[in-house]
Amino acid sequence: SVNTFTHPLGITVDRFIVQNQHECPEATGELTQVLRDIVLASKIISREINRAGLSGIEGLTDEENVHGEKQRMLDVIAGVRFTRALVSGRQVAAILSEEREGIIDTGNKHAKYVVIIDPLDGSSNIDVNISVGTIFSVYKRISKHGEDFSIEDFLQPGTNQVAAGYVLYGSSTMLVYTTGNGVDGFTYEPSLGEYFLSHPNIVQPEYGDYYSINEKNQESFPDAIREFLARCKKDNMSTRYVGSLVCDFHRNIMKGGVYLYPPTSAYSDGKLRLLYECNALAMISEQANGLATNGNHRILEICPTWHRQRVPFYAGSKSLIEKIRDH
Ligand code: AHM
Ligand code: MG
Repeated sequence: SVNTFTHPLGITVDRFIVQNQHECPEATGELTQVLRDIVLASKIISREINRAGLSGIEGLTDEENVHGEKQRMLDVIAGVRFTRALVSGRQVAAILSEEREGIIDTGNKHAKYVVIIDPLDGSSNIDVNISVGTIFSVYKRISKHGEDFSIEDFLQPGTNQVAAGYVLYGSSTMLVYTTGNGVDGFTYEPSLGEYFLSHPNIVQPEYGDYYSINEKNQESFPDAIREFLARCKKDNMSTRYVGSLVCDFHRNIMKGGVYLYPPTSAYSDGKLRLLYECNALAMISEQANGLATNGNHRILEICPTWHRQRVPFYAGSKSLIEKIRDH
């Protein structure tokens, strides 16, 4: 059977990352360090989130983020933690963060990688104690090592990702990532301060009984999506929608189902961002035997034209996404 829980307290994520890199002949250890830095930052954020209701950091700051939304203190803290970890690890030349205007210069000119991150996705759920997530993508930079990075380093299609994943701060904190060789999930043991391999080789069921969508704007959905939703209802599928992308996506990966964010009247290309949110999850989908499209094309093959580009996003079990494509 798929997606079973295994080896509690067996293999730590650290050992797993190192072992995997050893099996890759061209690996030099730099990607290993990038992943370790992300792991470290996620542990710190997990701790902050668990204490958020006590420390008062779940609330709003006076600042707005680049999208004109009020930032939460935790958004800011999460962004800072990731930046610090990646700066100290020295293997990342620059970072693009959903919460920050402009590219973050890490000062590591000779590093070979760049990282795109949504440090705390779904953060409007924080002050009601509902789960949130982190989403990340790692790319090799296009600019030469030793030279200045440029925006082109970040405007690469998702097929160029060398690693991608998410952290789900849920009833347990979980890390799910891929380096292009399947998807593995790790569960955090807070008293030991370690992630352990809990879900090796995650495979999304080909069929699914769940669909996740905000139906508020359904009059303005494309016909294909309206028809697809009618079909889901006819087929007696259930709705599940948290409003935290990582949570909704993870549920469908594990149980079988589909996540949809179509174009709406408010967002003509959907709400989700290609670089910060969709590419990483699309790589996870495909690596886990699922599919991710914008209705017509593979998400991973879209060539980004700017860093805040939005795309319609449909990701999930093969048989369900194929129905959307068939229209
Ligand atoms: P955020 O990046 O501001 O947190 O917004 C992204 C979130 C996703 O987590 C979620 O899937 C989506 O927005 C929910 O949007 P909506 O409230 O329109 O359903
Ligand atoms: Mg987001």
